[in-house]
Amino acid sequence: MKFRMAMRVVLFLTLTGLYVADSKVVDTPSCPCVSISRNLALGATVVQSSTIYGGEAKRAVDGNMDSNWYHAACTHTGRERDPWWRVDLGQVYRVTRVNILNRGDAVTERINGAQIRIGNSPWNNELAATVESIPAGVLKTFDFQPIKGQYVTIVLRGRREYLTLCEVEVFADTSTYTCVPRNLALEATAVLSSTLNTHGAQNAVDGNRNSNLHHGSCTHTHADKDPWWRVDLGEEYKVTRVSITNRGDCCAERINGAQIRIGNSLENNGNNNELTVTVVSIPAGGTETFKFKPIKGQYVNIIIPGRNEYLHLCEVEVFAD
Ligand SMILES: [Ca+2]
Ligand SMILES: [Ca+2]
Repeated sequence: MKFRMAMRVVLFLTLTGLYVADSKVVDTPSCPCVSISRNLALGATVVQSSTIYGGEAKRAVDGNMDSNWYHAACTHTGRERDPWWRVDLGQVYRVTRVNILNRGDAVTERINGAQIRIGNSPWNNELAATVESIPAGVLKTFDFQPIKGQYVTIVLRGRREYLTLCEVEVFADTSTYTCVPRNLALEATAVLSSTLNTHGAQNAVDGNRNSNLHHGSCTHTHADKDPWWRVDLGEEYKVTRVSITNRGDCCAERINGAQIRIGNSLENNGNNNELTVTVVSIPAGGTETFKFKPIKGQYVNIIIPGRNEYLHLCEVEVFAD
């Protein structure tokens, strides 16, 4: 229920253009990764001026984007003069962005006039931005020039009010970015020796590891002699790692003996490229990762040689890290 609500919020934000993804793709063969700016507030130490109805300060950094107060993911102070909430980032950062998720079910206007203050002391820090208003259930982004600080405070000054925050996210400059490996196969073009019904080649690169064939995310060939599957990475990479998710609802042994082959040739449909790994077995529904020395190639093939077999691949992930 909470998840569905959160997804609806994200969908709404996407449609209205209010959602800003905090990641960018660095897409070169030497750095096949995604650079992600980490939310520094997530799970950090927090405190607020007072707490009522169980609306603890930590609910604003729990990663739960549900904006309905009754779903226990928003904070709540008492009604008081200058209510405040503060997160301790643990060290000084050059903070450039704060996102605030406002309550969605009622009393949306209580957030109006809230100040975002940042600095090295818990009190009286630099004013980074003032919230005019935030629509119900919306995650609003406040961007500003970098402000050095360990503490981010949100305070309602000048009136008696309740302060409720459903989520607060804090981002700093690029020094906090981390590079995580990118799955080069994701949504790349894939082909299969033959396809039974709708269980086509792209099901192995759809980003979904669901291993039940009947859920529509696995491949299924006919009982071909030497059945094979191939993905085109679009350009040559030095591939170091391939993960295979096996079918889980039956027939786990069909994958036994499959070969992973990598290279730039399409001779014999790419099945003559360098043999990298032979799969002994993979548990039903399991994901097995095969690591090896870098092998250059644009194509990654998976072939079961020497017998008539059905080839099931519920997901194939390829990395060059
Ligand atoms: Ca929350
Ligand atoms: Ca899949």
